[in-house]
Amino acid sequence: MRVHLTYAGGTIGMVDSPRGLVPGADLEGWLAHLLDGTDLAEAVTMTSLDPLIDSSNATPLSWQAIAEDLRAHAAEDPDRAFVVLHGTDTMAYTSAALSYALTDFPCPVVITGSQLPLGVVGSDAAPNVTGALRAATSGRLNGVGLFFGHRLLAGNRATKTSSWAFQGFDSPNAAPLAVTGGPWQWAPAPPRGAGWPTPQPYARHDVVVVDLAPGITAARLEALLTPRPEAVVLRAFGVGNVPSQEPGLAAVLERAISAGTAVVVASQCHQAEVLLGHYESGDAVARMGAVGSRDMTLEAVYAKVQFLASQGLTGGELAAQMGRSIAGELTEPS
Ligand code: ASN
Repeated sequence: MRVHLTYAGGTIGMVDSPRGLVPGADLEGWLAHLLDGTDLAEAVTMTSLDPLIDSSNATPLSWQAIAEDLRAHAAEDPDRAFVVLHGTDTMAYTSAALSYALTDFPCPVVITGSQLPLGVVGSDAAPNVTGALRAATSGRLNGVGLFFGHRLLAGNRATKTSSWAFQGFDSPNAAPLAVTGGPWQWAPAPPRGAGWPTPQPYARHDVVVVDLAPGITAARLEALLTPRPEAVVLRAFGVGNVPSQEPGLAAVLERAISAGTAVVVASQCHQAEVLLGHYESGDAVARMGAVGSRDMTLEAVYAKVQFLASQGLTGGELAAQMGRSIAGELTEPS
């Protein structure tokens, strides 16, 4: 099977400079060397996106550029598998974003990167790239996966958990799709979601993520939501609890919803299932029209809001789609 690699940037291909790490390694040469003598030696093609970026610079337009590169190369040969090389910092946002935009895509896609550049002895670049290639060509993956630290995770269930560990990603609410070994151990394929035929391209929408902390005032929240964003992802406590005794706080959210802002309540917990009706402090915001993020990661929630806004949805219509699985990003009630 042929594999196309889309190289978007990240530490994996960086080299030292007086200003810190910057893209500049000979990734194509390194890859040819890595695959020399293997079954994939002649099977891999590669494009480098321009510009190569540190993924902390990614925007929804970067997600779109990757999706377009994948679609262009699948149009040439729909029998291909795809690997995306990406920085780790926002890799989980990109993998979630790709999962929504590519539900109609006929080929498997695996995204990976590394904590250390490919030119450093002991780097995790080689095991991550070979693992991603193995996963992409396995014939067992549907949709978008994220391979890192010997595990294949669902791209829209993953989150970066460490700035340094070689196992730097976790999938807190879903089991890994596969774990490497001889042979690899594969879990049963998870549900795929309802899909989204003919998606409109990603555009940049005004979506803000707000973290609550004990003592937040209504005035501060009002300031954070002025002017009104198209949507707010409110990272609340536990199962989605928002302070109910802070004067005026809930009213700020109510005014934002009335003005057409979609309010999505997420949790600050690494592992969570947001249930807005569980406590009085979450119920009040649900009655106003806020929706909970269920067991989605922050990355999956943020990318989904950007995706739905890019499909032309706003306010209550956008909020109403959040609880529906597009690409397997949440656990639907049984
Ligand atoms: N800052 C880098 C990036 O996300 C981090 C990495 O790739 N390990 O592009």
